Amino acid sequence: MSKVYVFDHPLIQHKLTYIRDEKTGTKEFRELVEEVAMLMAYEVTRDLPLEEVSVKTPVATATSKVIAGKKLGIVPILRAGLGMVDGILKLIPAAKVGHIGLYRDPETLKPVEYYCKLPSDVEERDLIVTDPMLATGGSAAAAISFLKERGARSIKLMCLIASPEGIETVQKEHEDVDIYVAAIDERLNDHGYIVPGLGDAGDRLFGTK
Ligand code: U5P
Repeated sequence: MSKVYVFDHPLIQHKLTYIRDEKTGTKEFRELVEEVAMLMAYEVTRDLPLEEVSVKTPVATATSKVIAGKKLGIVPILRAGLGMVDGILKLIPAAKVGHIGLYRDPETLKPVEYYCKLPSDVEERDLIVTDPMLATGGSAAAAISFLKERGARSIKLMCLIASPEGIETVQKEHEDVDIYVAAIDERLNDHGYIVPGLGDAGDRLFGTK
């Protein structure tokens, strides 16, 4: 069974409150999502392996550490996942960014991939898949399946808010994928929105409503 990490850091919780607030406008919403994604990236990368190197300081030679050649990739689920990319890139500027787009077939209700562009060496990279909202979990579970079909072997899922149902779906389908969230909310409503949640993350990020 994969692990679920809920970030209780005061800065993350404080910013999440303003992200939830319906009075928060597009500009501030976008900035806050970016900031929280950056803070979460700090924790998500905690287990990166280090190696020792020598570095000459102005005083002497120090034995110090650098990240041991790990290749990272960020894969936002279009479109709301885009809002988390720049924050993560601030901490990991060398990460490559792939994109995956899904829509739900109105008849079968199954997620269909309409866009996918990934780093060519996807099988060598540790991937962080982003979507601010893990609601039914259908999109994230399908996106992760599509990534695995293309050879991805190491995947983490980073969301701002999850529903218990969404977590269960991803854990059931992908027991190797750990999930990182800032909050787990009560439930889904009949329209598939997380309650209390923050509304439609894509619309709030891009001002389309
Ligand atoms: N979504 C929201 N807000 C919600 C619930 C879902 O913006 O309260 C968005 C997610 O960001 C996701 C899509 O991209 O709807 C479908 O989520 P899911 O039901 O497949 O988990």
